[in-house]
Amino acid sequence: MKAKLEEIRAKAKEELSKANAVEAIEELRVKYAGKKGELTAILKQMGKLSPEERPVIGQLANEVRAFIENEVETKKAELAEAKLNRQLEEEKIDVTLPSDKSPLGHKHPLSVVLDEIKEIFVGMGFEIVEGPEVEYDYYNFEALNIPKDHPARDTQDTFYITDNIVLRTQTSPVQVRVMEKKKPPIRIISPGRVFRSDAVDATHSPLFHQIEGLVVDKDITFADLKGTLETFIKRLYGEDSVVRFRPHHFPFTEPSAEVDVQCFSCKGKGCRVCKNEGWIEILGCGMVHPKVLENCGIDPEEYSGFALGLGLERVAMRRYGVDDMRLFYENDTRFLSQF
Ligand code: 2NM
Repeated sequence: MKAKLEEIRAKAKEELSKANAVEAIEELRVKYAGKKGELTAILKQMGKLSPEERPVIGQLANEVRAFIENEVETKKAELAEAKLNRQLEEEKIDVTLPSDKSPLGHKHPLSVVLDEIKEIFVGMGFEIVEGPEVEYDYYNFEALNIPKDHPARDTQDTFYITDNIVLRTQTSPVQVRVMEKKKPPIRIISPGRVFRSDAVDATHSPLFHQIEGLVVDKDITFADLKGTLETFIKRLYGEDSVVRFRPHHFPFTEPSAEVDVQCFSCKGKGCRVCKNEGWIEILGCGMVHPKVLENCGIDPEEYSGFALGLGLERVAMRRYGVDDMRLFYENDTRFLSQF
């Protein structure tokens, strides 16, 4: 019986050493040390032994059982560790690898052009001022010398909130507010959204963007206006741009002018880009009307000033060859991602 027990120990050891799956090990445990296993079968025959032999064989049997169980646990632990190591190896992450690029947004084409224009004016000493989009009739019209019967005041063109409150139709009310508050010298631009009751088409939108500029100081002349605007246009459209001033009328400036740049496409000969004009209109401007200065508490005998206004959409459309303004507002990334 002793020999038989030693044989079980040796066989179990050998078979366990070859097993390399948890299920196989468990099977071996059942086979040797289980309730119906080989060890139990041997122990059942203990009754046949002499009283002297019994404790010796009993102890040996317990030893063999303990040995097998210990081997089983050790082997299971080994397998579990090997499995974990394999998994760790397979799932290893190299945190130093470059990541996939996540898609990044970028500036809207209107913002690109706006930032460029702001930078040119800031470079010439202008400050950027913003103001309310909902304005009093007074700031939007009255103070700017736009009389009660002026066509610009028509409900056809202006969004009225109440009798005396409107959505601003230009950003000049911002400049009126600055002139009211601040003693000259004043050198500002006011960019922002403006609103006109227009039907939507390729070149009109009820909401668009304007940039207006204002300079007020002692001895400001039309020459200052010309020099500033020529510099601005050359910085925006290139140093070789050809600029012309054409007489015009605005209620808030006198004299007034529109400024054209010679068509960069045909150099003035006339083509599709300039609609055969040879020139492209860029902005409106003029010397601030003495009545406007007076309305804002600035003495027109002591001070003079010039002002200008331009539409951002039109600059961006020309810059990027966009023929439909609506594309700027539709947020279609197939369009926007091209800039
Ligand atoms: C334009 C054209 C000419 C203008 C006038 C003023 C103010 F407030 F000083 F009177 N701001 N902007 C002005 C002058 C705007 O837009 C085409």
